[in-house]
Formats: sequence, C-alpha cells, structure tokens
Amino acid sequence: AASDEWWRDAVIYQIYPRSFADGDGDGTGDLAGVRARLPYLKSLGVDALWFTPWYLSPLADGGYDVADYRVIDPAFGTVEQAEQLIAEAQSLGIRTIIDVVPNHISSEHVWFREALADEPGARERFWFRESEELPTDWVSSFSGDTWTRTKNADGTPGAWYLHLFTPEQPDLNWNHPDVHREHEEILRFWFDRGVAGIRIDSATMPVKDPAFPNLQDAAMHPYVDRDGVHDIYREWRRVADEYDPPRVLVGEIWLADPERFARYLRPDEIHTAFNFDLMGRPWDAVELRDSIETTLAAHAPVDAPATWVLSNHDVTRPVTRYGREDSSFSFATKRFGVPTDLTQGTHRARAAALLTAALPGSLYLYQGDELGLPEVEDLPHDALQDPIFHRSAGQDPGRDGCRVPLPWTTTGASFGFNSQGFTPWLPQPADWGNWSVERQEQDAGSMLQLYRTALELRRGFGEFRWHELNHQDLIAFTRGDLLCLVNFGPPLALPTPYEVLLASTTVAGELPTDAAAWLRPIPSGV
Ligand code: TEU
Repeated sequence: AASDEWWRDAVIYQIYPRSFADGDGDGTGDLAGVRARLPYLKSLGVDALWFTPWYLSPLADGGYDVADYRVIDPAFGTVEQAEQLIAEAQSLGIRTIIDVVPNHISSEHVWFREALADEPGARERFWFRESEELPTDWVSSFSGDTWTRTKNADGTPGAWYLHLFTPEQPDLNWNHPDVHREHEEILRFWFDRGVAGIRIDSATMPVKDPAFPNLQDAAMHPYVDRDGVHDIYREWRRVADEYDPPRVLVGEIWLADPERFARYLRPDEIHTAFNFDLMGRPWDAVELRDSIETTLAAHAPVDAPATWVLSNHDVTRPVTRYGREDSSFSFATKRFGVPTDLTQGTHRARAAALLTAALPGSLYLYQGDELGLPEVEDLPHDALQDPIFHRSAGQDPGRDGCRVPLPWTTTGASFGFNSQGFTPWLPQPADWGNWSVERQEQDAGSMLQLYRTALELRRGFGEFRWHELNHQDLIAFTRGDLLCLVNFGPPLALPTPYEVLLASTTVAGELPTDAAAWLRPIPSGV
C-alpha cells in the first residue's frame, strides 16, 4: 500500500535523546521529555522520529557503545516507556526509527566480558589477534590505533582486540553465526514493539578482510564497503519484510562512489540511505547543483528515493558551517577558533532549508536545526565528553558543540530543557534563549516557522525538473507548478508574474544574496 512506502518522501526528525528534553529533571534528556514534546513534533509536521541509541550504555561514545539492546538506558527510561512513546507517536501519525550498531558493541556488553575472561569460544565473536606487534596499521576514525592489547590473568601482555572507533567499542566478527543470530533477534525485539524501522550505523564497516592486511598493502579497503556486508542487509531485509507493514532499513553509508553507494539500495537490501554529499559541498550554486544531479543519478537505477541531510549529531551545525569561508562539512575542518559570520550562516541555512525541503525524496532534520541553532564552540573543555576531543589530545573540538540541550523557553534555569532547573549534562550558552522554541513560536519570520510552513507545503509537490535559467549563481528547479529558486550571487530581480509563496527573507521584487524562494505563477497573471 502507498502508506507502506511512507519513507519515500518522509520528513524524519533526528532525536539525540540526551539533549532533546528532560522529563524527570535530572539534567539528562529522556523519553518522558520526548513524550511531553510530541505535540511540538506533530505541529512541526514531521513523519517519523529517528532516535540515536537509547539502550543501556556506559556512554563512551554517546550511546554508540551498546551494552544491552534489550534495555533502555535508565537515564532515558524503560522499555515499557519506549513502547508507550512509540504507540503515542503512532497515534499522532508519527513513526519511530531506532539505531542499530552492527560494527561493534560496548566493552561492557556480556559478550565482551566473556571474551576478556577468555571463556571458551567467546573471543571468536570479536577480532582478537596474538602478536607482539600491532596487528595492522589501521587508524581509528577517532584518532589513534584500532588495536588495544589485553592483559593475561598473570598480568603479562595478552592478545590484541580490534576497535575501529574507541577501545570501549570492540568490533564484532560477522563471520560468527552468533553475531548474525543476535542482530536478527534484536531487530525482531524492536520490530515486535512497533518500531517502524532502523538506522544502520557505520553500515559499510562490519565486514573485514580476515587476512588483516595493512592499509598500505591492501589492494582493496580491508574494512570499508566489503562485498560481504550485503549478505547482512539481505538477511535484515528478509526480516523487515516479514512484518505488516514492512519495516524500513536506513543506512549510514559514507561512500563517495555513487555506484558502490547504490549497491546498498538494491530492492532486497536497504530502503534508503543518507546522502552526505550535499552537506560536504561548499555553499556554491555549481557545487550544490552537481551534488543534487549526482545524487539523483545514483538513485535512479535502484528506484530508491534520495535522502537529503544537512547535519546530524556528528557534524558542525549548518548555521555555523555556512557562516564560514569553507562552508562544507568535513571532519577535517573541525578545529577551534574558525572565523564565523552567524548572520550569513543563518541566511544560508534558511535557504538550504528551503532547497532541501523542495527536493524530491525524503528529508532528515536534526533536532535544533529547525531552530537555527549555531554550534556551541566555547564549551568548557572539562565539560567535553566526546572521545574524539580526548583521543585527539584536544586538537579536535569533537561533537559536543552540536549536542547542547535544546532551548524550549527564552528564560529559565535550563531554558526549559527541564522544569526543575537541574543543570543540563552539557552547559547551555547564556544567550541560548534567543533561539528558543517559545520565542520562535511568536515570530512569523523565524526558522521554526520557515520549516513548519515548508514541511506542510512540500507534501503536495509534483514531479522534479531542473529549470534552466543559465545563470551560474542560481539553482532553479520545479516541483509541479512550484518553482524553487536559490540565489548564490548578487540580489536578483524575481521573475514575474510570480507570487512569492515562501521566502527565506521578506523579498520585495528581488531575491537577496544567499536566499531562496518558492514561487508559484499567479493564476491571473496580474
Ligand atoms: O558515525 C560513523 C562515523 O563516524 C564514521 O563512519 C565516519 O563518519 C566515517 O568514517 C567518515 O569519516 C556513526 C555515528 O553516527 C557516530 O555518532 C558514532 O560515533 C560512530 O558511528 C561509531 O558508532
């Protein structure tokens, strides 16, 4: 049924539960806080919520170190509360997607504790190697080595184990049947509880070359995008398709090669995957048009919708990125003290909101981007928790700056993050109330209202076509009878006779630099 394919043009709102809303007032966000804000999410007009991991976790990596998939972290609530949240959201027509992290689990997970105790067969579920030297030259995404050496019971140096991220996230061995079986059971556990889909973390990485070649000697990447990874997702798709309605798989697929990217989206694998290319490009008409064309072309053969994303819990917020000379997203550009023009950044982020909301396919919106929140770049270093900051010896600011608890009210001890005034787990800036939901609800020109109106209007959009104005500073395309214009150059006289449906700024006959407008022909032509 058409509703089974809801994910093809859905707007999916990403919730990082620790920082969304704190219902029980302990300073950490929780499921009670999300439930209390369901009316807000309904009024925003989103179709589904994607929760980053909400499971039991020591939080060595913001929850991406899962200690038990069948337990909600007590700081967030209980499985019963999760089921209640899923049901209440569904009663509002909002589906729930949760995160699954196949590449690794927490070093606190029972499996790894058994492996450290060298229980029979336990180590086979991971990648342990006996050697005097580092087994490979692989470098972690989070800086540093990808092997940690254990100690034997007698204190002598023991075997190494692999962790592509932090030592607290040992990589799983996907050649082991237990790993396949356990993940299938995890999917069923949550699909049975009404979850509409899962977001697959680090989806290109779970399968390794068992020869463990050094990167410098490897003909093909030893752990990214190996062919065997598709067996996993074909298994998971069979499980997802057993359900009525069928459950949905969303891939976090960092692959520049469009053909290799599209392999994950074949009809018997993953339904949709984040397109990170757009946010990786600088704010430039030619670059962004190329990104959109490349993305649409990559998706065409596999009949999968493009999935547009401007940010998430891992990258610098768009308002800050677009306020910089290098407005592209890159892990490499994360550093302290980059000159930033937040006025320009906000202007461009508004235009980017209209651009991505008008594009065909589905759209992900990271919590707080609907408020135009900037990256918080002056958090006290002793408050920073991201392992990227610590493992880079403080060179890389890490990701806490885009994870600061949201401002719901303009004043108040935690700007409404909780009502009991407990200090949030990350400190909020003194001026955080300037971006509050409360303030923006009363401002017709706010980012919040821009998103709310755009998400409502986009529902009826027709077929996508480029609109050739042969102007290097412009991106223009139509969706049925709507024309979306984005101006990257000097102010531009608006084509007439058009009614400005919705503009990122109030335009008077012209479209300012770095602005966008949705236009519809005035029927009378007057
Ligand atoms: O991020 C994946 C990730 O960080 C790597 O795939 C990296 O982005 C890629 O190699 C490009 O450099 C996911 C989660 O979104 C993130 O929050 C977690 O920290 C990470 O996986 C580990 O689970």
